[in-house]
Amino acid sequence: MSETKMVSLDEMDEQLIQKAEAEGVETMWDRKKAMKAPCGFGEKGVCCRICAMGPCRVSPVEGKGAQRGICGATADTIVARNLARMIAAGTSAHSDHARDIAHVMHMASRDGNYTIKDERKLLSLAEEWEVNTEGRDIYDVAHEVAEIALNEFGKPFGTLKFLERAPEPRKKIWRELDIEPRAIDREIATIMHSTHMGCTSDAESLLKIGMRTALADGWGGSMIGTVFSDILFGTPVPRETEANLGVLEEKQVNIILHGHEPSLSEMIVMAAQDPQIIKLAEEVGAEGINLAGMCCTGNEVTMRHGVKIAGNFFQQELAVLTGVIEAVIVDVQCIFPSLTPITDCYHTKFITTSPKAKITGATHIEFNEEKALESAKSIVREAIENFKNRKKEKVFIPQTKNQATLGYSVEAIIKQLDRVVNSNIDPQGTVKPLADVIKAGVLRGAAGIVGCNNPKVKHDYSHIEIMKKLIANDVIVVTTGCAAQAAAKAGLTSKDAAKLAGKGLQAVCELVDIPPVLHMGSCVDISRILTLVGETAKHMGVDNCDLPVVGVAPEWMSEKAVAIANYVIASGIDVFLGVEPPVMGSAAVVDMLTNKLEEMTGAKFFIDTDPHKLSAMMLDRIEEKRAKLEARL
Ligand code: SF4
Ligand code: WCC
Ligand code: FE2
Repeated sequence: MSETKMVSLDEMDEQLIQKAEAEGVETMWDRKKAMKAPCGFGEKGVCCRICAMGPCRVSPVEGKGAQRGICGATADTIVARNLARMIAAGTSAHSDHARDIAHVMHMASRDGNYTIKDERKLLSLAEEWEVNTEGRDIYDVAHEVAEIALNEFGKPFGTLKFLERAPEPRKKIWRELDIEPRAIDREIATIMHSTHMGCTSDAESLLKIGMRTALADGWGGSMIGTVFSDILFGTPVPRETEANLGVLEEKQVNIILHGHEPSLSEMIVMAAQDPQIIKLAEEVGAEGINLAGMCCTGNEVTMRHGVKIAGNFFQQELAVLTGVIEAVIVDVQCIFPSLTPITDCYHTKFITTSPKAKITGATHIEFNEEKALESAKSIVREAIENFKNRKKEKVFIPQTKNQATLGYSVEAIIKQLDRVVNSNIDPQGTVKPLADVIKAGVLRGAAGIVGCNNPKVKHDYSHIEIMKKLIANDVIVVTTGCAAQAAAKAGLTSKDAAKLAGKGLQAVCELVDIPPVLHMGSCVDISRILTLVGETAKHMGVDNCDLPVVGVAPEWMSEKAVAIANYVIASGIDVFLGVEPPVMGSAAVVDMLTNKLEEMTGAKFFIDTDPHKLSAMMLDRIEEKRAKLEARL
């Protein structure tokens, strides 16, 4: 297949797609082809189906065709309303995940399945939230802290507690714009109300409540998700692993862990280490149990246990095509319903576990947190028993994988930075070394590259092109989600990749012993990036928007990504999108996003589907911010 025709950056993925064709199995690329041209109105965001007088599709061109819906809503209103609803949906996904983790902490006990792994983090959060810890059992403290977190979702008064963590000038901007989120659920409900037929029609107001809700994700749900997962399952430290479909093992029981919440996957990891379960695998003729992760569940378990990464979002079907997967175990988010028909073509069991994500045709084994380990064991047993059904003639494991070093929580990064601190002069445990190399220009800046895969882009191509370009120009990259998995597969999260970096970044990588692209975890762990940027800004006595830092979503697709983009902007960090958002039908909204937002938040959107142009824009913007910062400091 010629390079230009390839739908994936990865040769081996192409071979699997050909295998699918040969075996008559349908994949997402067949469905993409069958979809033909997308609806132009939907693509531009000018279709409204909020009430039953419609659907109304108004013209994206001013002065031509229908200019208003039946109620009188303009393209500006419809576009902004649709965008706000995407933010609400994205925020609900991250935050509902966080709520479950907080519930798990509320049920944690010394002799139960869920215990406290990072007491220090719990105690410092207790102090931050003014919970008494003196002479108390750590589990009592955990339960009280969990209860406070659970109240963050619906408290009647006040604003979110984690907002306090932001730099002072940022908090002032939020206050003045009136976008400090109150309770998380309340912000989501407010958007659903304000975008109901006959409520807000003013586009700017919709963007503002959109940002407020998005902030309830970044500094609310996502941050709770990260912090509470660290307390329960351990704060990640650097570790080695491997990534890509080549991690699958022909002679072992292969289980794909796909979805998002670590409360399930942590238990599966424990179950797969149980001697009796391992014995069972040997009894069916397997040499062991091979867990391999996908999407954010993959990120959670690789960050904390080094579980190998099978791949990212677009490899969920491809993994099944290898013919060696005994079970795909999923919980919530980013799961293709097509896993039912595709697993039907092989021996693979498709097991759903969450009442929030039941999928037609899948085997549903509900995960019960009260009996977490038992539930996990019965799920793993299902996979083991399926080993005998594997069809040898259908087996093909692509022999590609790369080494990855990952596990870079903020704490882990600071620990690496301590290597260059002269403790006679400076205290350890701060971001000072990072601030220093940025100020000195050894690093020109930093980029957070995050998000999904999207068939509008060759699989992983934009992620990798942009990452390579940035590191070659001495911009350090931090990454999460499927972007992080793309980096790991391409070898960019290995320390060896420092050779692709510019001289400054190369020197930093050597001195502090890190790769040029730092895998910081799952999508909710973008809150780690917010924390790192915020701490650096505080250290330098500036706001986030003064730093030469950019946020990038080269291949985004989900509503969660829309929420993320908006909280990143509201946090003062520019966002570069490689896929057009459905807003192009309103010139006014586009102008607000790519221009006027800067006056309000100090950050704005840049949109270009060409990754090379997009990275050039990032480098320009980084230099622009540097020049302003240098003049100030
Ligand atoms: Fe049409 Fe207005 Fe109803 Fe939307 S809310 S479907 S624009 S009448
Ligand atoms: Ni987060 Fe995007 Fe992956 Fe899903 S797992 S596909 S939202 S980046
Ligand atoms: Fe995710």
